[in-house]
Amino acid sequence: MTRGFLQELVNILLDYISKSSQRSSKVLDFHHPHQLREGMEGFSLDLPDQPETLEQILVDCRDTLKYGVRTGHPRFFNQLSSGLDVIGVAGEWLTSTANTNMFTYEVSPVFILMEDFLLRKMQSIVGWSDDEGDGIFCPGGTISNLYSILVARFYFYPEVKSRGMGVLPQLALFTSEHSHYSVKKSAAVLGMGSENVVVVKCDERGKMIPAELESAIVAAEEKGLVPFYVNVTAGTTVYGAFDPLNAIADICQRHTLWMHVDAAWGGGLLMSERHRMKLQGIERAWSVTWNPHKMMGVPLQCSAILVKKRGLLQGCNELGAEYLFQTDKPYDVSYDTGDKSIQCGRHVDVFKLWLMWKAKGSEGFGSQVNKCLENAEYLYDQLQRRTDFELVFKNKPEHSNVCFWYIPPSLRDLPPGHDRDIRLHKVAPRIKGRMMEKGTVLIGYQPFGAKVNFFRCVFSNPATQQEDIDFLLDEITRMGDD
Ligand code: ABU
Repeated sequence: MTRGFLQELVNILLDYISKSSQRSSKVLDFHHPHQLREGMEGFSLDLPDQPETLEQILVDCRDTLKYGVRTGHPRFFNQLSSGLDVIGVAGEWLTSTANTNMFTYEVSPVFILMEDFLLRKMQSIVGWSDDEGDGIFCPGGTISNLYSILVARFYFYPEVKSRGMGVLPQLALFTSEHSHYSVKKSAAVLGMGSENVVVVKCDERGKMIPAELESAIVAAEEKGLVPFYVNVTAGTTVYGAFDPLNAIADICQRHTLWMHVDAAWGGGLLMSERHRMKLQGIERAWSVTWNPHKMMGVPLQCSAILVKKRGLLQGCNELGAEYLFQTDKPYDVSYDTGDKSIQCGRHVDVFKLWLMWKAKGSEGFGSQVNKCLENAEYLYDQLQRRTDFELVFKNKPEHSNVCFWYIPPSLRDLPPGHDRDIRLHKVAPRIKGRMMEKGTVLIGYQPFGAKVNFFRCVFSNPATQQEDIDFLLDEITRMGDD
């Protein structure tokens, strides 16, 4: 019975995987929350008192996929994480089957060693020497960034771990106006206050301006704050911009500040010989966030925090719970790495990455990244040619982000200014609403600073082809014409 049930489930999953790559399939079959809550033909979210049959369980599985979003579809452009890598999926299946926990070598011998190998590999790709580098896989870029601040604070003020916030001066952190909101969120979570995160100005392209950083550091000191941490972004969320790492590293060095590089999105470019120079200077970082579940196409979730100085993660987080981290176990307990983490139970995120690396090799990841960036250039070229679209910034994309407005016929003759902006602001959400109803393609939008709502297209799915990009632009035109 178990075998038959699982074989049926595998059939459902294989059918889903196959349909997700077919362009004739919808990206999504959108229903409003109240519709899903109320239940759809044969699919109810209610939990029964009596067990359902296995046949019904299979129907539940099929329907769960039916009403979800096909993030592996070649026309899903909504998120930085997308794609459906079959080896990665196999890795995730194996991980669930093994159902173990990453806290000790005792229960995860192979996965713990795989994590060690992967972290060392990633550290060497970042450019750190063999005798430096530490890290851990954790749940997503936000938590990786939180780790960087936690460890930085412990490095400068180790007594905070036992004595608490009272031992700290009023600390200041620095990050660019285009950086991810997780820096402010982490400062709030860690009790430093989101207002003590100083937001540094960027240039038109979304890169932090080093001179602005230096002035902000001096201004914070004059106000009595104590600067200690700078977050530098390699691949911003919306524009895909790379901050000038070396110039910022010089400033951090001059002021003895912790330099963290948030390469959650941009880290994947390190795998490409063609694009890795965009992260020149990353080797000078004291810590790095890198999400293989974004540009490397690893199934969610798979995110690492890398820390240059060995032992800091352990020193910062270890509590040595005696029921778990006994020191008299019959093996080298330095492999019980779980106490580096702020979690206790920790999911195995490494196996699918390890398996994909085996299947593609480093070069395969590099080609995948190159393909996604070629797609971005293709979209950029198309947008430049067309009069019904406008680019948000003129320069060629550095990453795979392309930001643009669709200009409907009614706005084409309006002069730039407030009235046009008010009307343009409503265009992207209106098209997005129609897109979700139709389900043929999905792309995100947002305002940014003074710029009204615009589309952000991102490529991280190597299955996307130029025909999908042509389709996207034509579909926006069909949905946006007033
Ligand atoms: N952690 C940033 C993810 C944002 C996005 O996928 O659009």
